[in-house]
Order: sequence, then structure tokens, then C-alpha cells
Amino acid sequence: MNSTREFETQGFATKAIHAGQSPQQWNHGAVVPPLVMSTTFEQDAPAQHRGFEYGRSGNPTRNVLEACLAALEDGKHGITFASGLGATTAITALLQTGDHLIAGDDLYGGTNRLIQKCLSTQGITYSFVDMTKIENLTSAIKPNTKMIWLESPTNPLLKVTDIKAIVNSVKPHRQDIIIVVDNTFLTCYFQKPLEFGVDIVMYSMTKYINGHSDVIMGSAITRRDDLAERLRFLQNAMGIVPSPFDCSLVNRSLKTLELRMKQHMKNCLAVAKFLESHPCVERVFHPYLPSHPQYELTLKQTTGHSGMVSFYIKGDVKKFFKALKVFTLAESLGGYESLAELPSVMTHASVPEAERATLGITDKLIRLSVGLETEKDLIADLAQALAACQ
Ligand code: P1T
Repeated sequence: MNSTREFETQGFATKAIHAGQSPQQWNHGAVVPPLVMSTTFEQDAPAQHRGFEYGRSGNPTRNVLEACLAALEDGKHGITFASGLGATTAITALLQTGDHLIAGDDLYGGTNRLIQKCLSTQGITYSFVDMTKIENLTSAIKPNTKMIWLESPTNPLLKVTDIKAIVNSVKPHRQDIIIVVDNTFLTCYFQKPLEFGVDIVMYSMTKYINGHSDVIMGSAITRRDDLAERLRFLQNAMGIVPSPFDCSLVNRSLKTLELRMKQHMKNCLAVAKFLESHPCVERVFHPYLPSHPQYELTLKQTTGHSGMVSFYIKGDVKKFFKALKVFTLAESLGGYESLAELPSVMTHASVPEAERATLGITDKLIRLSVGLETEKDLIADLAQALAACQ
């Protein structure tokens, strides 16, 4: 019952509720997987254990979550890490000194910082390119390019990249290049990058996957045995593991992922349409608005969009944030509660100023994570905050 293959034909919600969760794997038949906090496990003889030896190298609660994640992604292996950046650290540790990485120009600020401030010190070179144009990517490929890293939609400008076109233009000539998609903004409910042929899907599960803003965690999901073996090694060797308690919380959150994503989509689209019609709003970025530059591609590549929307405000930013009552001014995204933030000085403050200016991450760009509150309350809150920002 634990094999992800058995779940291949099942629907998303069925997998979220049952994959990896079989009561038959426990002697007591617990229907809800037990939270195993033990850091160590009894051995029958030296080096003879019953599947678990030490909590960093393996934990029953973590295994349950990882099996469910792999099934939901239609992947084969799910590997969890202590944070999204922990997952990024492990995945980029597949690279070696002398290798070259190509990443999207619009990325979470922490990912940008990891590439510019940490990978560079290990002798890994990088290029940031606007991946909405495939030719930008193909012309950046060098003989030593070993990884392509992209977000689609991007954080915070919600640019959409044609993932399948990237795979088709790179893989036939360069099988050695590992393609990674950070799927944090959409989750496997709305987008399945592995089906387009990418090698690894990465998540900050701190966001929608957990969805309750009470866990920091990351993951990598792949169909490739070789990459999984190496990532599993790195998870243990680098020690970037999540706690069993957090694994239990995220496993529980997966059960409502479909319901939450549907409601995020509904609320966010209503908010995006409202913003687009408002005189104090300069421009709205939401992939399901026909005004989005990659609207057609979005319809082809995804089955929906989450609660993420960004916009340029015309009025006073500080007055806008001060007036908000339902939205909370805070970093992060993907939780049940609505959040608003200013990327230029918050989530993307670590992106060098010149890069921010080129991208358009200005001090007028506001990012919203639209939560699960009642739609009319969210719109009323934005309406009064926009009125107050004049
Ligand atoms: O925070 P952590 O779990 O380590 O995940 C990092 C990360 C990776 N990828 C994307 C697309 C992300 O958005 C993040 C974290 N982002 C925020 C905290 C934020 O407010 O954008």
C-alpha cells in the first residue's frame, strides 16, 4: 500500500489522503500515522536494524510525508529538508566547483542570495536570465552549464516560463544539465513540472503545501533514481532534516491541499479583478488575467493559480499598509491568512538594487498572498486601504 505506483490512477484528493498512509504499515493499525519523536532506534545486532537507525537518516513519520509528496507530484521519490532554502542547498550541492548554473532573473530573494553569496564562494558560476524568452536561456548555456533553476510563476513578478519548451530545447543536446523547477507558488495541484520532463521539483513547503504558516520546511521530488540517491545522501550528510513533529503537521495539511488551493484561486482572482479596475492601481500581475503577458501559456501549462498577486500602487505605500485590517503586513505566503508585503525592502531586499530596478521590483510594487477569508471582506479591506492611500 506504500508504493506510489499504486496511486498513479487515483485522483489528487484521494492520493493526498491515502498515499503513504496505510494503517497496515503499523502493528497497531493506526489510521492517522503516528508521530515518532525518537531520535534513535533499537538494533537487533550491531548494524542490523529494522529500517531505522538514527533520526537524521530516517524517521517513520518523515517517510509517510515523503511517500505522499512523491505520489501527489506523480514522482517516484520525495525528500524533505529543514526549509525551502535547505532543499535548495541540497539540490545545488549536486553541482561541483567549476560548474555553471543558469537561473531565472526573478527569483525569491533568498534563492538569489544563496546563488550570489554562497555558491559563488564554492567556485560555481552563474547567469541570471529572463526565461520568458527561451533564446535568452539557450544563448546562456555554456559547456560547463550543469543546472537550470527556474520559478514559474516567479516571485514576486509572476512571470511565466514555458517549462516544456525549455526541456525540449535543452535535453535533446544536453542530458547532463539538471532542470529544476521551484513550484512553490502553484503546488502540484495546479502544475506538474515532472510531466514536462524536468528532473527535480523543489518546494518551500512553508507556503501552500503546509498552508497554515506554522512550519518551515522544503522538499525535492524526482523520478530519477540517481538524483534521489544523491539527494538522500545529502539530506543525511549535510544534516538538513525537518523535525518529525513538523512532518506530521505537513502530512496533515496535505489532506486539505486541494480544497485550499481551489479557494485561494477563487479569492485571488476576485481580488486581482478588483485591483485591475481600481483607479489607484497602475498595473496588476496575475497569470489568469487576460492582461498578463503569458496568459495563453498559463492556460496551457497550469490548471489554476494560487493566492499570489502583485501590483503597482499609485498612492502612498505606507498609508496603504497602515490602513489594512484583514491583510497582515508580513513576509511569506501560502497560508490561510491574507498577507501583504513590499518586496523591495522585505522578501527581495537581498537582491542587489540595480537588479531590482531592472526587474521592476520598485518601492511601488506590492505583493499579496490572498488567503481563505471571505471574499467580500478581502475586497472591502483593499478598497478602504486604497482609499486611504491617496
Ligand atoms: O523560507 P523557506 O522555506 O526556506 O523557502 C525559501 C523559498 C523558496 N522558494 C520560493 C519561491 C519562496 O517563496 C521561498 C520563501 N519565500 C518567502 C519567505 C517569501 O515571502 O517570498
